[in-house]
Amino acid sequence: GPVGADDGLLHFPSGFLWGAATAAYQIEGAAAEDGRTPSIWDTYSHTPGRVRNGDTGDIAADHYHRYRDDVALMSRLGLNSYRFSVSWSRVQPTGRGPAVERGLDFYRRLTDELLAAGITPVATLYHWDLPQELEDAGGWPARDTAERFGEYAALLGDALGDRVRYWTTLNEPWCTAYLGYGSGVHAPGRTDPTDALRAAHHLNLAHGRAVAALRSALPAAADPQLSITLNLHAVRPLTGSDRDLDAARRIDAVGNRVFLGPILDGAYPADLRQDTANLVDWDELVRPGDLAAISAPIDLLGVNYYNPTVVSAGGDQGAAGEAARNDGHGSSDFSPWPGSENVVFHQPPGRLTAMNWSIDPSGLYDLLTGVARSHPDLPLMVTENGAAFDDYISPEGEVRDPERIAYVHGHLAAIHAAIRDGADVRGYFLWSLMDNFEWAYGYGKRFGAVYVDYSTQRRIPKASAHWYGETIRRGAISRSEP
Ligand code: GBH
Repeated sequence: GPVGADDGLLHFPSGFLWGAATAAYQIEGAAAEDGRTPSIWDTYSHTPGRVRNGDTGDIAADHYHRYRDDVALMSRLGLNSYRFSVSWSRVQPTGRGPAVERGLDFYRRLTDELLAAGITPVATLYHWDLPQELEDAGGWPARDTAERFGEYAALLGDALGDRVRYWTTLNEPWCTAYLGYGSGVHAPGRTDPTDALRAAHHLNLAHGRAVAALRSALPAAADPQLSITLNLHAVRPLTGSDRDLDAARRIDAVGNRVFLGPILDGAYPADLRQDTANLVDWDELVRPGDLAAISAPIDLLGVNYYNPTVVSAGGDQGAAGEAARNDGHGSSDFSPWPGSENVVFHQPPGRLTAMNWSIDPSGLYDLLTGVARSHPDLPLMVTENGAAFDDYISPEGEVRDPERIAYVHGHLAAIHAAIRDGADVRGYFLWSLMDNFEWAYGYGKRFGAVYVDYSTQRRIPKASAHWYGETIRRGAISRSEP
């Protein structure tokens, strides 16, 4: 097949989705327009001390007003797909009740524009921006939020089902549960390990409710492709000692299998339940019927990957602080690993990105081939991968980002190898289309293939954007680093 063609290039399967990803709060701006009300990220970013430099998503990349130009740019670059998220409080401001048509209209216009340009839309229902009213009612630790999410999914399926075939329920529930309710470096900034685990279960349940809602709202003839996106951790023990191996097992349980278990296999892992028994009563938390709902079949699994996770067993004291400080999301005295605070995270040697994240594509290979081995019939999609570097505009007006080209090339090579070794990977979405609001880091970290000058909102494709466009046109990468 094309994957093995012998012209010195590594070819990807035909029909492969080549895209870029964004998220509503990170690019849209227009925070108070057309009926949109605050989400937890509006509240959080407007709370002094939470986001670097006091940055907020009020304006962001002004995509709400510039979506037409942005789609034209995607089309010039040659993307054949685009992953975006819907702002819940834009389409259902209180998180309950009827939709706001003006809010839905934005996503109708956006998807119409994409389809007219021949770009396949991939819609994510939730990329971390819970309507503030639902947080005030308890947020994700409250079971009702999952029920509200099911209704929101039904409403979106009705509104966009004639245009959108690819759907992702949640983006990275790990971040929502553990950064939002555990370490508190993400909105809503709560720090309680029990809440974090309750949130994880209710996010799983929300996913299950959304899959059911979408299945009944979407025309089966259009062959909808339903998925969830997880930030799976490629966990490596620092040494082969029993204690380090056990630390890796625990992090794999609370980081990966807490989602993969119920969603793909209909059960929470026994070791996870045991590790966290002092924090939650799983028999009370998981009600009859929940696991059947959560494990409703999906068509694809989305995997986001940035860097590997190297762990060792910690001492008895002070390890929680150490883990939290090293987690790469901003500082907190609280751990984002409920029940496994006593694990130390290590920076592997080698080059780092501007986030201080290490660069190691083999983690992506291991994750893709690992899921392919345990779930051979489940198609996969890399729904995010990319890197921040200290990009700047040269005197000639160009943004040269060879490190980003090398990063993306290396990870595409890892995906190619995973496909060769049996993983059914259907697409790749670069994070991100353009520079944007990088959560707790504000606008200081640039992940885009396209540079955004925030004072003028001018978009300047970086060298990596041109390289990525050529890669898409060829459907292949070189064997060695460009
Ligand atoms: C994604 O999350 C988000 O979906 C996206 O919105 C965001 O802009 C993008 O990534 C870039 O941050 O402990 O130092 O090894 C990424 C979530 C979770 C990334 C854990 C790296 C480990 C860092 N991540 N993480 S470290």
